[in-house]
Amino acid sequence: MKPWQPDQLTIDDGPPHNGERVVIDDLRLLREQFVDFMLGYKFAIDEVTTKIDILREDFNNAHEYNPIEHVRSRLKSPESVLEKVRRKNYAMNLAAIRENVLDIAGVRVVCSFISDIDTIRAMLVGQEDITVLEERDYITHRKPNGYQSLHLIVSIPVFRSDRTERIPVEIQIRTIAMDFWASLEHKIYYKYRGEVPPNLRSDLAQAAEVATQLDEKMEALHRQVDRGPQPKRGAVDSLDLSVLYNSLTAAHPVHLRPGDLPT
Ligand code: 0O2
Repeated sequence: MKPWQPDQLTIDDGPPHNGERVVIDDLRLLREQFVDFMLGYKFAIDEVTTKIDILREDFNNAHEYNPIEHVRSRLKSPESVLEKVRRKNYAMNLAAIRENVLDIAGVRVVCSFISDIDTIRAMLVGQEDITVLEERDYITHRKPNGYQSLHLIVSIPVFRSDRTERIPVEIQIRTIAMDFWASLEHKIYYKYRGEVPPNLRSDLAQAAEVATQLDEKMEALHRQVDRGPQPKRGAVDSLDLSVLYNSLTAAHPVHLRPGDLPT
């Protein structure tokens, strides 16, 4: 038997020909190769969520403000990856999946305000190991049903034990209001198996409009809040740390949290 190259790995060639039977060992190898393939996407999610956790903590430390409300991630199941390959008529092999199915790894970042979306986007795409492959702005160009979100397909390096892979990750960035709308719409869409009755569709479109108005109102309120002077980084290297040292080693030391350090 010829060894399989992962890139030409055939996942399903249809029914066996000439009464040939699929050998259990072959199936096991296919499974192992597929699990290994999917693991790269799981690691890519770990990389992106770590980046976002760092940004959240660092931004909060520097600005005393946290633009990230919560982060969720999902790895597409093997069934839905293969189902998408079938539906889109891609070749049933790993090379075609790698090239065409770019949403196997998904990370959703939910923020409070519309302006946070750009802030988060800029902090992510500015990182030198992140490459933007695609960007879909469903906020400027809302979907006809009302869906709003910023979608980035990025690729990031994942350092495996024997190789480095660049893996695509779909990052969705949206406000709480956009997320609230999308999760309800998702439930309704699945409940009606895609055939949402016209009255519900129109109510959803109206709700999307209300969500936008709320986002705009909240953004305006947010702008009115004076967050004081923004800290300056960069000019701190030459600061004399003796005062800090004395306070830490005094009889009654002042314990510092990260946000207390001089900025
Ligand atoms: P899930 O369960 O979130 O994973 P593609 O076929 O992926 O190349 P598509 O589907 O047009 O092209 O891509 P798009 O528009 O960027 O959407 C991908 C994801 O965005 C979806 O993933 C949803 O998560 C979300 N999304 C897009 N449109 C809508 C919408 O109208 N309503 C809601 N609630 N979510 C939407 P999945 O794989 O469909 O679902």
